[in-house]
Amino acid sequence: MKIDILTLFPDMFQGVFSESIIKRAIEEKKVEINLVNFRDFTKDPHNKVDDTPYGGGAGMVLAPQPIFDCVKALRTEESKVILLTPDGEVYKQNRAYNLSKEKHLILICGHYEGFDERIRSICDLELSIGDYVLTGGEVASMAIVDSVVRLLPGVITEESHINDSFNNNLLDYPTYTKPRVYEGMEVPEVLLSGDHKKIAEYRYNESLKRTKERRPDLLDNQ
Ligand code: 6GU
Repeated sequence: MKIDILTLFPDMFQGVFSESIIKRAIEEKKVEINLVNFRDFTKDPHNKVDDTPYGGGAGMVLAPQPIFDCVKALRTEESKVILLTPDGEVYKQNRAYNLSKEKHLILICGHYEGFDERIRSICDLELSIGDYVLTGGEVASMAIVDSVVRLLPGVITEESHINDSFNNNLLDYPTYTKPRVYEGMEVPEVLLSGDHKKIAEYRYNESLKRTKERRPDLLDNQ
């Protein structure tokens, strides 16, 4: 998979993509991630990418030209162009799965007070990562890239994501490691039994119980 991230702040991404699983996925060429500063595409003599809003109001608005030209330069038949915006579709695990099947993602990070409405016309999808406001799309696109890249074939073992929280709309079951007793708290007996059928049953029931307690909304969405 190839991912192009259009941002005015490419340096924000360095740490996130140079550690752990994402770093390894890049090294092993499971994904290629390019940070593209769309300021490089502006035709403004002073390198401006934004301007004041028509009709008045606070702040600056990202102008269409640099983003249009940048997307035109990168887009192919296989590209999916995604705008990060708090008024987009709320991002969920099923969307991560379907994005992980794409060949080329172009993520556009808005910033400042907003972007010219006409930018939406060149996007295939608008995503938000939740109901709160970030200073820009950068942190949102990091979350999306992280959650998509871990699903690419060979990045983590299949087994690791079959049991992920949110698969089948259920939260994860509790897990334990050694020691058997820690600070008076014991590992549930069934996990030591070696009875795989009983263990699977216990885990499913715990998942269901936890989901009912913490996220009943997930069960309503079945
Ligand atoms: Cl994608 N952008 C911004 N600015 N804020 C957000 C968001 C995106 N998702 C949640 N909050």
